[in-house]
Amino acid sequence: MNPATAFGTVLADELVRCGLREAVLAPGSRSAPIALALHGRAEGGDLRLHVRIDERSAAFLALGLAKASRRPVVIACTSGTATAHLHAAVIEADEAGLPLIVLTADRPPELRGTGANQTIDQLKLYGGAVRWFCEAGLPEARAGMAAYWRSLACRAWAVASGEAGGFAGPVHVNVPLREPLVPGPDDPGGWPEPLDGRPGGAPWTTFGGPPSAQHARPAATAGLEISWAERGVVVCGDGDADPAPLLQLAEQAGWPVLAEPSSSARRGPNALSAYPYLLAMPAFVAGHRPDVIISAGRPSLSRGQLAFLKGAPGGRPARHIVLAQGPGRWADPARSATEVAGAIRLRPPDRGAIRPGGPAWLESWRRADAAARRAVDAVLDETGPLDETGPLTGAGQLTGPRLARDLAATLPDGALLWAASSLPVRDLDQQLAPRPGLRILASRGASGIDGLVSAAIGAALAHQAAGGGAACALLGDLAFLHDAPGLLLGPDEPRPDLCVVVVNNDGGGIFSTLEQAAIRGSFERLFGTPHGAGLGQLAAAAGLPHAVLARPADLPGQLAGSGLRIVEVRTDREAEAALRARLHEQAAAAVRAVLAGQPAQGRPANG
Ligand SMILES: Cc1ncc(C[n+]2csc(CCOP(=O)(O)OP(=O)(O)O)c2C)c(N)n1
Ligand SMILES: [Mg+2]
Repeated sequence: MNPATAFGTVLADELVRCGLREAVLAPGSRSAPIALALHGRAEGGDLRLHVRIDERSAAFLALGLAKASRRPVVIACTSGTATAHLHAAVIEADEAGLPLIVLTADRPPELRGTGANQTIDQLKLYGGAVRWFCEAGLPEARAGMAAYWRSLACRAWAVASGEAGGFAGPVHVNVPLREPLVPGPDDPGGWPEPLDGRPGGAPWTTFGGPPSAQHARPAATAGLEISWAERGVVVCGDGDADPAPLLQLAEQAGWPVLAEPSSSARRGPNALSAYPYLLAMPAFVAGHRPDVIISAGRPSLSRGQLAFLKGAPGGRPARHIVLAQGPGRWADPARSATEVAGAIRLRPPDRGAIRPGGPAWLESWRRADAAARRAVDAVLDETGPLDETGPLTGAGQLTGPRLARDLAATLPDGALLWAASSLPVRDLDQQLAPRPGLRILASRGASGIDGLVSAAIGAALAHQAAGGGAACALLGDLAFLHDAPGLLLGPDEPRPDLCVVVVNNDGGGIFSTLEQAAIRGSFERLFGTPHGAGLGQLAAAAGLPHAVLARPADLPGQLAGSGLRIVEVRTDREAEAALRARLHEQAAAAVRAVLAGQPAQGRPANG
């Protein structure tokens, strides 16, 4: 066996022993030993291999697989600029704590810095975005290599997964390989020592316990016991942690849960549906100042949410306890944290302190939430003559906000919904009724609009490999176009059942809701960025079915299909910006009416 082949074979074997089940590859010559070894293991049924032409799409596919499966995924590519295309996904994986094992093939040292073909400086290419960088030694046919390669694979696995005790995330192994890169007739027959791994298929090195094991937790993120306070609020940002303990605490304490769609916490009796409308209302917030806020995950979705965490000047909550995302990682975007904890327990309140059946504090949030929900739903449900002629949002036609609401309500239990950055995830935040049974994922680590087709495909593939049901992605048109290469799947590639629903407003609709909208003259070119692209033609080029959806009533039929397919909903940026403003106005009017009938609930502003 030649050294490069031996390396690839042993590395793949050891990663399979660690638990590798999915690997993604982009084509190239230098990476051939890794490609052939992964393919061999895939043929043997040990893992699933996915191949993509575009490294950026490949890396985001791996990210989606890792996110939905919650286990490390290998992404491998050749040397040169190919490696740079992985960077965006590596950054998202870093921010979101997703376990990627990045294997970049490289030229051997003698070819570096010489102008040799496809040779760049790949050392520490991803900077601080990886948990661990390793320049592997050049494979050599001598004793000791098996232990080296196997222990290296285990270290990569353990650091990426968090099994080594840290926060999960990407690792980068740069792999110099010298020719021959494929097995050949001149290869030496033997090897100086057996290349076998541990007996019984065990990994070379195992690590003591799961990632968040109590004993591995640093003092700064140890568990915290807090005593009951009447006015508490739980804020859940993006994150995939088990929400059950926090939801239970909120129920015990009688606190509302303000949960972003991708927090997995918008469920249970205390979760609110229309809270973004409440947090956008100064009058409501002023009357509902909490004594304590507990936040989890990565809050970042709306200005109202951040302002609420920060607290009004003079009305800052006495405590803001941040539940750490993992060892050494916590989100405190408003710089308002008073404590960071790895777990929070509620000290049982004095008998009778909680009034069962609805303490005033929780009831006040719920009443306002229900009023806002009713008012918003009434606007979304307005019916009227359907304008069949164009993309304008005539009454009775699907709008982005209504689509988000109806989509989340229509998907069956066990479904997965991938929510794109920009308006899709915000529409869900404003319209999503609390429900269990729907898994919502989003790239909120760095909130890019890149790689989202591929990430959604990866998530759907992993979701369905684990026995999960339907999958759907809700994307804006720019996000969809940004990852058009993600639609290109070769004939041998695993395909998910995934309905990609694209809200096509011919540009970046979010900018029409921001200050930039007031810029006259250059707004369209600089921010709106209309493109006029034909999504149907793009789908056809990728060999995928495409349909245009206009009527809300047709949504269930479109979702019922199978395979990878595109459903386009045409909307108008300007008209929808006006609609969104109207939703806020109607919600605020309804909440004001509720507030007028009850006393203020919060701490006084100087409290
Ligand atoms: C990779 C990347 N580039 C640019 C941005 C900035 N950005 C945020 S939202 C947005 C517009 C997205 O448009 P679209 O996907 O059509 O969604 P819409 O705003 O219309 O809902 C852009 C360009 C980003 N978040 N990520
Ligand atoms: Mg758009």
